[in-house]
Amino acid sequence: MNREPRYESQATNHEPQDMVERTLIIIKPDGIHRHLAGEIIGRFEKRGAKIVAAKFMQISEGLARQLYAVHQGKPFFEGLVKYLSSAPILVMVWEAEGVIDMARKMMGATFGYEAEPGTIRGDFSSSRGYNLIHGSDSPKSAEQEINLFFNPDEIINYKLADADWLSGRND
Ligand code: RTP
Ligand code: MG
Repeated sequence: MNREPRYESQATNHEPQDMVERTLIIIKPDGIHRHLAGEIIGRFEKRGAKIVAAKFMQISEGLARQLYAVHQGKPFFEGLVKYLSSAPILVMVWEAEGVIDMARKMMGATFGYEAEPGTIRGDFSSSRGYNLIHGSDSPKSAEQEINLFFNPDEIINYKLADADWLSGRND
């Protein structure tokens, strides 16, 4: 029996395979401080999504403003910028078919106290603004948000060992 470990590199390029969708997911400061990063990542892993990039960072107010530019001028905007830039966050890119909508469903409604049980916010947040996780809400915002945090060569293309069991031949 061949027991040699398989060391060969799999990374070939930095484009999504077969046009599979990508989304930007951020574990917000409350998620890190409340020790929920593993729980949240575990849910994405178990769902079968693939992590292709990650950075643990504390962002500037300027970058938070860019991320949430669509909300500029709203009453909660300044508080949101302070919240996001006040402590470390974990910024990730996840890849799967339909992952943008799938992640939004996994996250639950914006306000924790309105989110359905079974969702990330519905299980762990009872707050309005401190809702643990950010996820891109459309293909256009996913592309913009991913570009805000990652260079193309920081996104790693590889095949999961169980990829053939995550999507059937008839999908
Ligand atoms: P996100 O962008 O973070 O994934 O959240 P979302 O789409 O569910 O909600 P969105 O409307 O885009 O709001 C962005 C974030 O701003 C904070 N927020 N606070 N106090 C308030 O009324 C209020 N409204 C929104 C939340 O942290 C929300 O996730
Ligand atoms: Mg949003």
